Amino acid sequence: MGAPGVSGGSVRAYVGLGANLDDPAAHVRRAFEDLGRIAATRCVSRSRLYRNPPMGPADQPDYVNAAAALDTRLPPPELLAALQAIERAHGRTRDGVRWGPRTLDLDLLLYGDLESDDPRLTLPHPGLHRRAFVLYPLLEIAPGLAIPGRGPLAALAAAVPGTGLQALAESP
Ligand code: A4P
Ligand code: MG
Repeated sequence: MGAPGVSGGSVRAYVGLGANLDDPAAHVRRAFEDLGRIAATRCVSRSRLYRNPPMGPADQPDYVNAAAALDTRLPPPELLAALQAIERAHGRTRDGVRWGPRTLDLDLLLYGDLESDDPRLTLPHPGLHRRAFVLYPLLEIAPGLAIPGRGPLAALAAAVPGTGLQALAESP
């Protein structure tokens, strides 16, 4: 018996990517590459990039959001630390403004079917089930996914309009 969601020693985890400063699409594309370089981790799929208006303070640029699937052997706190190291490498600073602008935000959306209410690492990510900019990119790469405690991803997405999301053309 392994930990929840483990198969063959690795766990399928999902990451939400978001950026709205300094050429956000470029930050998100580079972050996909960075995810593939995390120790003991493989990036197995990535969604398209979606431009969408900010949630929270409106006086900030549009966001670019996306999602990635990882197979990882890292335990959850180490995976979160690796995501935060990538945020820092992208020049992310925290100025205390809730939901304020950022060069790169990496949220751990799911780690297998683990559920945790620890404020340092809440799983599934607490905003996942109500944010179109998380649900639709995730649906693209994992249409059959069920969210622990919330139900089928497809049903969650159907309940939230995706009309504000504009898929960006693939970069050459
Ligand atoms: N933390 C707990 N659980 C998790 C998790 N599952 N993944 C803790 C990542 N971190 C988690 O995060 C604050 C603390 O949350 C961390 O220290 C970690 O231990 P943070 O990245 O420093 O803060 P934040 O991202 O500014 O705060 P928050 O409330 O997580 O913001 P969100 O929910 O990330 O929202 N509009 C659009 N259109 N698209 C966006 O992507 N993003 C935000 C930020 C606002 N508006 C947006 C978007
Ligand atoms: Mg965050």
